[in-house]
Amino acid sequence: MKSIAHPIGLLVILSFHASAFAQNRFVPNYDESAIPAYELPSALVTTKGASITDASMWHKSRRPEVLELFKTQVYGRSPAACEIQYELVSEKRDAIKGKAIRREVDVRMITGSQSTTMRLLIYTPKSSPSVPVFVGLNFQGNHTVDAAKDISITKNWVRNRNDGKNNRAMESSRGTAAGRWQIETIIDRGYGLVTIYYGDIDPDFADGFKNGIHPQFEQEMSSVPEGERWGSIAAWSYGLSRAVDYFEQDDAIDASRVAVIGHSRLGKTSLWAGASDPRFKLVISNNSGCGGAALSRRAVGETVGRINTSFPHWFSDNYLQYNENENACPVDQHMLLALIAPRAVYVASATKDKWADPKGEFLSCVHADPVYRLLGTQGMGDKRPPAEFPAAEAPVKSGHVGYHLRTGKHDVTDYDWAQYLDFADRHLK
Ligand code: GTR
Repeated sequence: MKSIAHPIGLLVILSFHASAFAQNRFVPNYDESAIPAYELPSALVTTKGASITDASMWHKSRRPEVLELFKTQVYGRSPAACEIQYELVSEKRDAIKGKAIRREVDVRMITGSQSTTMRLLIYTPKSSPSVPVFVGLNFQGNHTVDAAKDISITKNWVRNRNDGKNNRAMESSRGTAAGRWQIETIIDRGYGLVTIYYGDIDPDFADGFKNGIHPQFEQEMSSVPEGERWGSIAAWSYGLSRAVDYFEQDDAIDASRVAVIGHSRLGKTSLWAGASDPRFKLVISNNSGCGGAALSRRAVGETVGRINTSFPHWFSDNYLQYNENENACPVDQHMLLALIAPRAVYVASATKDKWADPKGEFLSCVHADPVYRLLGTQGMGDKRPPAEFPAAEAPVKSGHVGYHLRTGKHDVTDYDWAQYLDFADRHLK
């Protein structure tokens, strides 16, 4: 006998599935009037309730406490610096219309018999020795930042985008990200540029940390509580710090004048690198959003719950506690910027990048300002922080905390670089 599905039963099943689906579907909030009530933890009050009223109290008690909270609750605890070895892989003395020396240097990060190698692509102006540099990770491989035919192509895993197939980088993607790097302008302004493919340090997918740099520290990490172990953002930041270890041995680079820059997830990474390693003298967050510069408690656009679901490998497992529960977190992202103080920090947003919550990124700067002022800088500028969210193309960049909103989408453009270079001229030169 043939069985025939009962039409009413089918309807019930279908509607059950539809409502379950609706429950699971994430609907971002973009409405300012629907932001949940929240109170930001104060950067200047300790966990025990003591007020921080001078710079030495900040450095001795509050800063270490906040740093520890970001390690244990947000990004995870990274291992201590490991040994590095390096090797020059290629050198071109007439790159960028003859204005720059371009080198590829392999930096091997070593623990015992295990190691991970990242390849640094380095541009320095021909004319001046020992220059300040911008260092930043790239998304699709070093060969995508410059169309030159002789830059090596990574053999490591890459994301499948327009320019990658089967998770392998392709010849046809040479130069596809060049617009984001403005190499000639950077060189003309007297800076060097160093970029590293982020997948050299840790491939960007959840696999229980079997690949990339994580496994070589397995033994060291076994004594760290599971919830506090480092995620991928911490691993990428760790690679950036090892790049600075290398700069300290490279005569063409002034390791005391390094700016770290990153876009999106790599902007979250540049902020954590800058917060955890004081050798970065300028820290730039381009459209970093949730888990980066944006205040988590606003829950506008991407939220903690959403990011931990889509990218379970980026943060520590402890961070999961704050899914749809941001108010319980002892820190918010303005305190990440405060960890960088009194070194310079610049946060940039884009009008169409609502997912990253531009206003939340601005408000982080506003709430980091008191720490910058306590440490004797001008914070967001001569005027007290502008309570008003600035208009597009009206950068706030006269103090130690810079901010701009640019017209357009989630990206890094020549407008963004023009602001960063002006800001760097004031803080690195
Ligand atoms: C998105 C993610 C953002 C941002 C972005 C990127 O999918 O939700 O947090 O990091 O990716 O890095 O491109």
